[in-house]
Amino acid sequence: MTESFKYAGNKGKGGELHQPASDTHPTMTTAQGCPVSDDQNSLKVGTRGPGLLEDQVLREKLFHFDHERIPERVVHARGYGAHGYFETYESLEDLTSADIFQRKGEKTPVFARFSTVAGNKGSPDLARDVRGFAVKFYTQQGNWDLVGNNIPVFFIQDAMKFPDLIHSAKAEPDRGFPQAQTAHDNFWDFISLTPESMHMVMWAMSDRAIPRSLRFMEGFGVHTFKMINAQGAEKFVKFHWKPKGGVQSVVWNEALKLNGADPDFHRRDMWQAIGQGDYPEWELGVQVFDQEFADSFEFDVFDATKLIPEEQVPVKIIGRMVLDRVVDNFFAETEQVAFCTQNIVPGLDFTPDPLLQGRNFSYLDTQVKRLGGPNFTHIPVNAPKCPMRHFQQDGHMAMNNPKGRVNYEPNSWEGAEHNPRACPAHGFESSSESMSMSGDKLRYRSETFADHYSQARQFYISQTDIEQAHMQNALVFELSKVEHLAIRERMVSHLLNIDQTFAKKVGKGLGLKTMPKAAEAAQKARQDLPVSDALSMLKNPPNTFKGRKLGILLTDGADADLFADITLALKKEGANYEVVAPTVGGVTLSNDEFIPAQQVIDGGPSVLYDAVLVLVTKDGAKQLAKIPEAKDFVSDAHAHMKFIGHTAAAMPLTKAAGLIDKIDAGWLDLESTKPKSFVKQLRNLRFWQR
Ligand code: HDE
Repeated sequence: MTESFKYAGNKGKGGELHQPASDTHPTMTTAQGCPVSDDQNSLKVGTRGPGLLEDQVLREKLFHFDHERIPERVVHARGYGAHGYFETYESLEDLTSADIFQRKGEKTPVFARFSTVAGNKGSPDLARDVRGFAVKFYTQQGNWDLVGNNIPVFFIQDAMKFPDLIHSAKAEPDRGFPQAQTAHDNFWDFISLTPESMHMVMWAMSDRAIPRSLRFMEGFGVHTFKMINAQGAEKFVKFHWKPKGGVQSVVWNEALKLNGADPDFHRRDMWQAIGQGDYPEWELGVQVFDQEFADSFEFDVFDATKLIPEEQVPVKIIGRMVLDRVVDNFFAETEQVAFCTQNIVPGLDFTPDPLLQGRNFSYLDTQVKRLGGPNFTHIPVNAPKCPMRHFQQDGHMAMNNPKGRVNYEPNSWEGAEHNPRACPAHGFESSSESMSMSGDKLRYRSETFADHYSQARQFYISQTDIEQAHMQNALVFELSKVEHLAIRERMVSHLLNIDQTFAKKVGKGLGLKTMPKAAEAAQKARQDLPVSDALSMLKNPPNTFKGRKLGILLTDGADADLFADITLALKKEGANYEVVAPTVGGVTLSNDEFIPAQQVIDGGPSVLYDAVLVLVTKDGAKQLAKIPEAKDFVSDAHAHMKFIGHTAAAMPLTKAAGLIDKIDAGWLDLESTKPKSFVKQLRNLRFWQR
């Protein structure tokens, strides 16, 4: 029922407040708690002003509004967070004394935030970019932050280069664009002068950089860390997050269109999945290895531009993370969460990786800038959920202040509660660095970091033909936006060290008249690294439509039985659907059942869905054939290799979209395909043969 509208601000004739405080609406107050009598009108001299400086209610309201923004993160500004838990599968006491890994089945609360890197807070979700994958574990021995990415390696080897990398990727400083894109001169200029970035560039140009959903991404700790058990025995570990729903990406043309159709595609997807009880879930795995392996491995395990193939050191699954609660308040939690790589717990330790060492400084530093002072651990999302006892005090916005007289140590005061002491037995101990840590002070890049191409090549040759073609296309797209020919050529000169055919295809795509010479390599690329199937997404398909969405284009009079059977089959699969209709008011099916729509045709393009179904009457199809967006709905689905369910009645639309001779085995005729087998087909996610 619509309420008749009364202008709330008018205090003249009949001017009572639109919604005064009542049993259902408590009295509004200022931040100081003073009850407010009128939230519509400032204090004035007479009925038409001027305003009075004395109006403390207006001044407080504007003052607070003026200070609502805090600096956005210098990188990873665009992000989305959720709460959940981590469940330990079995005790890992042999490997680590970390409290979180001691007891089988124990659940530890977590907060996870996923992000893009380059774009600002308001940039679109489907930018081609690395995704941040940061998890804060609130363990009984303090917060452990595993601040990773969805790509297992990084662009650079030494923290010294991070500001340069990020400056080059972000908007160019003179013009203030492009936003959230690496397709510009500065980025490729820097990259083509930084051969160590080549491995990561291969990942960034693959479809990993355009995930279908935050729920369908892998996560990686990237650096090598250490685990230490109670006896002091150390092992190296690399962390992996494996999504239970499988890894899946969109295709580039889809990403471009998604950014227009729904710039919030990823955050909306996460919000909806959690709201529907389809909780995003990942398993945590570790690659465990010792010094002996590290010494014999082809590359330096402290070089963050290298990974250890899973075929060489398998990933041991040790637990799972389930995200089951959206935030109550985006700013308080997702915006104010402060991840710090240096937040680790007893039983874990860092390694000398020069990137990690730099990060351990940077994250703490950045939080002070963003959150305004040293007390950001007092903000609930950052506060440990175990007791904290120390003698730190005061500072901006101090919330949790110690009681009593004692604020130093050693002291001779009684009283255990507020008078803590360090504990050599259980306190955090750094691992014993037995490696040669002596020497002259040097600014030096170890020779063991000098191979920049071998793993880039290994990644490329491990991809399927389709994935390789997407990488070629991505490079052609990006470098075609680069204005300077010399930069394009310099990039191709690196590709020649990775794979000749790859380089030639990109060179051809760029219309290079002559191919450049291969870049001079500090170390020649090895040709003997084997294909690693674990590096390919398409070789490891999820084989499920669970958590995916079918877009059903409906018109009045559409077959009610078919609609019921298909939506039931989707439910059994754990999948969703949305109805797209000529008006958002909905449609009436053949049995007079009314079905509300979630999208009107131009608001629900097929890029929003994993597959589509055109369930219409012949007349309905004829009407749709006149609507350009309806034609795009099917032609985009076709172009993006999606499965398209249809019936003979849909033909006028198919014809108008120019697809009548293009119908292939990815078009599933619902008159001959049973709804159950239709949904079974959808498990393949795309009809790549198209
Ligand atoms: Fe970050 N990074 N980073 N980074 N990073 C930040 O910290 C930095 C690196 C990553 O959701 C900042 O709180 C340096 C690698 C994620 O809040 C800042 C270096 C990896 C997030 C910072 C790196 C990451 C950040 C900005 C090179 C993957 C978002 C705001 C030495 C393993 C966390 C903030 C969130 C955020 C610095 C490299 C992942 C400035 C100096 C490698 C997921 O401190």
